Amino acid sequence: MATPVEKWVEEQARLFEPKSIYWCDGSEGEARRLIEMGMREEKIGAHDIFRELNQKNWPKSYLHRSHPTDVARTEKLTFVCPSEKDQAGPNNNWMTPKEAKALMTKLSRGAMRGKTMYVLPYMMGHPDSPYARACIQITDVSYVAVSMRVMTRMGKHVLDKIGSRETFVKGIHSVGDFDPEKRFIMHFPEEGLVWSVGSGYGGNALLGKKCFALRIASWLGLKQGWLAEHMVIMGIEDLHGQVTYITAAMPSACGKTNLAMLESALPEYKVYTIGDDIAWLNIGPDGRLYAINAEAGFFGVAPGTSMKSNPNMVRTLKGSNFYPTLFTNVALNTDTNEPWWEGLDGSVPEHLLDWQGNPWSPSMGTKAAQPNSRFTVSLYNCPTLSKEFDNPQGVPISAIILGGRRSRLIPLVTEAFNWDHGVFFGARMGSETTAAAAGKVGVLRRDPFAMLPFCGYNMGDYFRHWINMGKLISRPPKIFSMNAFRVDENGKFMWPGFGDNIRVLKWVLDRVHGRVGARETPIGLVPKVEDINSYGLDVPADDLKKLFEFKPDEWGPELEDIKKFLDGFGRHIPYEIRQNYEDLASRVRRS
Ligand code: GTP
Ligand code: SPV
Ligand code: MN
Repeated sequence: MATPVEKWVEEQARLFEPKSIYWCDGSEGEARRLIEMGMREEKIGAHDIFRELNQKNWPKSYLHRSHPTDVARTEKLTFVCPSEKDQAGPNNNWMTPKEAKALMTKLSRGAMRGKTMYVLPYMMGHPDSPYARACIQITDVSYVAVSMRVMTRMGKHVLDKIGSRETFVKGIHSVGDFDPEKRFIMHFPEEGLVWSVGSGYGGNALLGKKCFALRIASWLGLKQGWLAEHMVIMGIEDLHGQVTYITAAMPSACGKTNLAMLESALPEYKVYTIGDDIAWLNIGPDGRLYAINAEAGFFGVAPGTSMKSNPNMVRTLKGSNFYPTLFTNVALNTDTNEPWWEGLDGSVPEHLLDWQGNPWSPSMGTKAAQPNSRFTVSLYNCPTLSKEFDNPQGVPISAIILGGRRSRLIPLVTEAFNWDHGVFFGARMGSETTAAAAGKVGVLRRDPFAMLPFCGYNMGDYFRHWINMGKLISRPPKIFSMNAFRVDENGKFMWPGFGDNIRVLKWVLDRVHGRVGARETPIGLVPKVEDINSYGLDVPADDLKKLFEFKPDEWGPELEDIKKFLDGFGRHIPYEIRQNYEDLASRVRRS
């Protein structure tokens, strides 16, 4: 008798009409076969799906070039479709589930004619974790199948785990003909279903990632008492040999991957990586907050990655690897057959093809690598991987950092007075937009908890859920805000960032363990300058002071913008958030 998974797959095949169905087993040989096929048989426009790169310098690495319009998440075409509009909130595009399904059915009918439909059984989280989820995705492109094998725990064992249950998470994906007019990413949280057509790009196509592990999972978390967050998970070993675990939320392309594996500028401190993008936070048996990484790979921003900025990622990418490593939309050095991007070490190679395969030179004034070009690489390849990575229970969290990209106003680090005040930090977060999503870059937008594009329900209710979680956790983590992106009058970053961010983390740990005091300002607690370890730091003392400065007159427009944003959620905004807003406004007025 057919299992529920088999029945569901047959149903999809009737709609998409593929030439064949291929059930992935997640094995090494299979990955190799898929890549071979992608190098020879499948194409996107004029490009093969994969091209083998220099295997000596970049073991198991392959180049993928996307359709030229398909380079980032498309938030405008992303919908969350619960029965009621109010459940989706002003933070989401919404349609009735019926309307959305009719549209997607139309776009999907016959969309896989002449193609193979790949069936991908995968876990988000470790299979032995009580917090993990079993999922099935179908797709019609080998690039997505191979990417999912790197990014998740994929294999036959997932089918055994699902067995005769009907409750697996469902992902339907087809690249269609890449027509941006026919591109939609639809979420049906009540059914645990994601349906995406028209894009092969990461966040639009690897449906376990943002679509399930954040949008649908955040909905589940609201119902079941946990949190799905856009966060790094890391351990930091201090000079006493004690490892403290923290999480950090930052919007897309605002420094999570770099923070998660930073090479410490302070010799006595060391960072251990658990995750760089998605954390699932549950209250553990002892009442503390525990984090697991839902993923098993990095889908990271290539430009800016170098031995200087992020040596551990270069080591991850160049290491000999069990899993393949994919480079998407980077440039190609044709002399050496190596990937290249802006910010990589060394001089600009003489003979380069840009991300679309056209001859390129610096004089053209364009970027050789697409600004959102990315690598897909296994976490198991990371030299700083924490020994707790596969721990099914996760790690206990002592601090939560909420970061963003703000060229002015927001201090390098601020500690919240208490949990509710910290949730208000999250609610009032803003960040300047990046190339990770289609649209204008560098525009300030409110992005609470870095979850604006990823919260699968009304964000006002999300703030309520955070406030409530604080009451249920036995020792709630301390909450901090962080901003490594402040610039001076000349537009130069005032803080070196990267490995020097350990100095911020050290202060966070010192606060968590009660080792230092702090200076109270109207917006929260900031470090006394002398408590920031400046051993070997190349920042003028004056600038360091400025990084913690609070200027009341600059906060007027900020407060107005925060109020306008929060008012958009109407009665959904919890009382505690309103109260914290009023308290902040009056402290600013009095200062
Ligand atoms: P997503 O994968 O989109 O979620 O991004 P992310 O938050 O992981 O960002 P990532 O670490 O990939 O950094 C994005 C860009 O910001 C890269 O070009 C980095 O080089 C740059 N960056 C990261 N950390 C810092 C920092 O501390 N200071 C400065 N100035 N730039 C940074
Ligand atoms: C992000 O945009 O936050 C990413 C890349 O991490 S994606 O998987 O496309 O969402
Ligand atoms: Mn991300």
